Amino acid sequence: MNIGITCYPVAGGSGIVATELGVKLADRGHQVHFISYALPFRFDKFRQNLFFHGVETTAYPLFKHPPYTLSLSAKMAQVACQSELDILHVHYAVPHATCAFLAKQMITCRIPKIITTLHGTDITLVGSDPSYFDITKFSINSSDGVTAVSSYLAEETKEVFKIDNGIEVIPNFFDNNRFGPSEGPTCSRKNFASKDEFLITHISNFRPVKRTIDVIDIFEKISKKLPAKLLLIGEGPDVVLARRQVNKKNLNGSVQFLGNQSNVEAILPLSDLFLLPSEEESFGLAALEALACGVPVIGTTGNGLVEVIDDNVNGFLRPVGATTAMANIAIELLSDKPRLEKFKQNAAKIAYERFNADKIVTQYEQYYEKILNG
Ligand code: GMT
Repeated sequence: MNIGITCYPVAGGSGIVATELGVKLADRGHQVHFISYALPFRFDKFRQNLFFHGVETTAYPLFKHPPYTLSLSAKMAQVACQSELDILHVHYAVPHATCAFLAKQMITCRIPKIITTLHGTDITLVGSDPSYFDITKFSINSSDGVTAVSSYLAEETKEVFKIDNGIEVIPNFFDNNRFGPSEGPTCSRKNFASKDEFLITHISNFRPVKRTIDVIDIFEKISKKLPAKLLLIGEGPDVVLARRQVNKKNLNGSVQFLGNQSNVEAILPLSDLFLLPSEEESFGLAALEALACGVPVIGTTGNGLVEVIDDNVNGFLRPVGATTAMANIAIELLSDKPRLEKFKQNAAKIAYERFNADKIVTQYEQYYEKILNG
């Protein structure tokens, strides 16, 4: 198949999933064309069958913001004809589903099927904002196929947007050639913690929805009982708040901010525990990548994390904001070595069984076939 993919090229979950999907599809012999304003994060080396089409926007004094969406739609239409696309798969509904709709109206050759994958905040935060609601609903309903990364998100979308289309649930996945429990050669645990200290990790884009202050609060409680270090990976608006909180709590000696890292698979296997106490999470790709590396995860109830973490098996789920309960359960687990080992094994095993790339990429391929033939 000839497949066009549009995503945000930055270090967010939707861009990562889109890029890894494209890479895996190219490995399977499909021609994959990325259409975006920059080379996607994790699109890190030359690969056969993988192409990138950059979208240029021109500044003009009248434009407060250059109209990227117009340039993107035009580029989508152009690539669809040049590369004879069968499928145009857009990740994150806002504005990509709308751009794909517009591109479709412009295409003068065979029109590809448009598939929109919903990732989370495109529905729960941005898409449901009154200024975007109608156009997001229209664009989702105009797609030939719609997928969501969890049942939770599919249900939310149906409820919030009253979507007429069926929504196929295809969960996120991890690249099992990349993520696994063994410590790699490039990074050693010694860099971050001594032998008798536990290593705890959090990865996110530090937006309010991730509740990074809760991460620090949980860590502070743990570190009062057990020797531990905390690694904070990622960048975003709440990094300043997080740094302030670490200073305020006198935790500078035990918390390290690593910023964005392109090789989290080298760091994750060194960890004993991963914290993701988010307010909202449609799936929690960072949690899955931690589990895949054999790291138990503490997450929150009432969102898509319940489809990724099995409570009391490979981690724990507690209500949003329940930092004391999260810290107590973490202390219990870390203090019980055999139980911790069991959780680590469960984490890698369950992640592989449910979310390995081969299994999920096949689901996407089958869905493409269904939409093409439907
Ligand atoms: O909010 C983010 O962390 C980024 C966002 C994105 O679209 O890049 O993530 C969403 O999509 C990810 C990939 O499908 C999911 O794993 C995240 O759970 C989801 N984020 C939220 O729902 C808050």
